[in-house]
Amino acid sequence: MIGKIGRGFTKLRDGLRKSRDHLGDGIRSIVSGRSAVDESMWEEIEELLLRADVGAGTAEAIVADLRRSATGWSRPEPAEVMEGLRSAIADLMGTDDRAALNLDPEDRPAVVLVIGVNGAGKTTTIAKLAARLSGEGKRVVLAAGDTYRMAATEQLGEWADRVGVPVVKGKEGADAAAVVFDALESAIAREADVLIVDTAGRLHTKTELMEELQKIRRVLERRSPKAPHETLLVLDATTGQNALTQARVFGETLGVTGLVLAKLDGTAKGGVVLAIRRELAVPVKLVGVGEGIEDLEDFDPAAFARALVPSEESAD
Ligand SMILES: Nc1nc2c(ncn2[C@@H]2O[C@H](COP(=O)(O)OP(=O)(O)O)[C@@H](O)[C@H]2O)c(=O)[nH]1
Ligand SMILES: [Mg+2]
Repeated sequence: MIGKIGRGFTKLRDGLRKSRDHLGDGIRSIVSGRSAVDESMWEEIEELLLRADVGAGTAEAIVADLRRSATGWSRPEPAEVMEGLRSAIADLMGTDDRAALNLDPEDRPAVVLVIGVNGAGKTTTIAKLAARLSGEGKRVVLAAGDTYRMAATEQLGEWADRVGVPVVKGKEGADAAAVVFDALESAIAREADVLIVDTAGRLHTKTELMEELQKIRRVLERRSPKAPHETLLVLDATTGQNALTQARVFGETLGVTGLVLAKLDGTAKGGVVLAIRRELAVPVKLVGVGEGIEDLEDFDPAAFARALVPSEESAD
């Protein structure tokens, strides 16, 4: 079984265990012992989905879908409800292909700008991505664009050493855009394939942060017209609906091209992916499922739907 579905899927399943248990236990306790399908059952299921942070509109849509499949049920069985939930969620996630990172090999280097609030998981995601790309034989350079805290530069430096990729750093309090510019020059000189840019998640004020990030974008664009090729917004999945709010704020000002949902392994709120998918135009491209260097996965909507809802056949 494991061989057939692949290692990546197993990791996603493991990562989503808390979310899956939350839904599985919830459905069982709502449905078991109920002699008929009634209004209160639907209300309880909707509440369960809300606690999984799928968002109000999404919870309603899922329950509406589930109600349609319930027309043939004589009395509700947990297995039937779970199967209905699975297919409702699968429908919502869609079956379109994974949204791949746009790392145009013609463009050396392709620039990946990584943004998000403090603690979201930016630096860790960058390390994971750098490890993956350099494992594929790509030349990677990192830019320590979080100059607000010296510890941030040091943390990126440690990861860079571990992964074995060069990092361009500035001094504490240095102009972040200037550091990023130097990093781009260095990446061009080294004929690197990819430059990944770390950034601050907090400055004195939010306005200052947005201005700094916009300045970084301008500096990149001036030196390399198609840069940044990707602007990835990292969101902390454990913050649930808050992540959605952040996505709107950053998305409006910074031209986000993809989302990274980090810390999916640490939360029962994995349902937030559904809300994000339904409410935002930007695709989730990567998910973080642990603190290790290999714990980064391409986001596959269909696999996600399968991993989020328990199936009565799989004994976990
Ligand atoms: N469990 C788990 N922890 C993560 C994941 N990604 C990041 N973290 C942890 O979240 C914390 C903040 O991450 P960091 O990359 O420093 O966030 P940044 O401030 O956005 O750069 C660190 O303790 C990371 O180990 C993930 O996918 N899963
Ligand atoms: Mg950081």
